[in-house]
Amino acid sequence: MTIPMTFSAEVQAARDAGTAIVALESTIITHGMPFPQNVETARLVEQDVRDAGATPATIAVIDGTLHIGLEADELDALGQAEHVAKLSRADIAACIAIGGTGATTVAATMIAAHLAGIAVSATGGIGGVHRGAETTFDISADLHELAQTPVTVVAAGAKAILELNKTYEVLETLGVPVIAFGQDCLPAFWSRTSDMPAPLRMDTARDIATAQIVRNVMGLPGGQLVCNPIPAADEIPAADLAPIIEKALAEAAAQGISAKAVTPFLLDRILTLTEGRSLTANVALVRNNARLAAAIARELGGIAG
Ligand code: PSU
Ligand code: MN
Repeated sequence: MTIPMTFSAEVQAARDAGTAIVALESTIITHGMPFPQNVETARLVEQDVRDAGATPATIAVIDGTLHIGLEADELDALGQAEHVAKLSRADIAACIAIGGTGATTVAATMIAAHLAGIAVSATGGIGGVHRGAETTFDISADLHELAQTPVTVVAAGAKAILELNKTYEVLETLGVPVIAFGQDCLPAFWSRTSDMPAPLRMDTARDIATAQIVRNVMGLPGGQLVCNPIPAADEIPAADLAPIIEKALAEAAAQGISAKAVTPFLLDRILTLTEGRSLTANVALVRNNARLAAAIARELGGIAG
């Protein structure tokens, strides 16, 4: 059998022309932001990729078919649908098998991108080691995906709701290159800086693209995590957020929120507790990541071609 997979018209055209494509996840649309800002943001992000000279491929499973790129009406429908599944490595094949509909996390987006021959993806923040993981064992499958699937993922770092130090320790153990773009410390999602020195620093899209190709040629599996700091105008200082994150975490614990529900719950509570400021910042950083991902995808095409 073959995997039921379909390409949007613009992605098909880019494939035919051999031009740069950037994969975009869809869990941020269904589980990361409220409607209608989710659809508005997804459109802005897609346009940012186009303006930077690449083609956006937002990924989702719709009625059992893997979509590489969504048409405008499909994006609208996904953004308003209720009870859409959140698909990671563990769920994506089952969803396709039963004809279901679901949004892809970073991990599932990487799997789909690789199947479609796309080497770069953009997101807001990757999943990671959750607070309390020493008892819950809640560690995102995104980390293992980065270790095994050759896609370079541009994010603003791991979200500050996570255990950042433990997240980066796991990535190091798994052999995932963590590259800060243009600065010496890791960014912390809503904030440009953190107290964590970056394991690697690169200043150009070309270096990042070359590093991915060298890994491939060396036979090293997996991708790279590029940590791109949020634009200065949109950042929220870590000190402002810390008490809000603590409150959201305490509420999650009190309500017994667990497993896949944790990340969406925390993002929603932080949105309310920051009176929307976290969402404005989230939109700005995703757009910024989309632009860098497009530049890396273009460089990859130049090097490979
Ligand atoms: N970043 C955001 N919003 C999100 C996510 C990331 O700004 O909604 C999603 C991504 O799809 C990521 C997922 O892969 O959260 C991680 O979920 P979990 O911790 O359950 O693996
Ligand atoms: Mn989890």
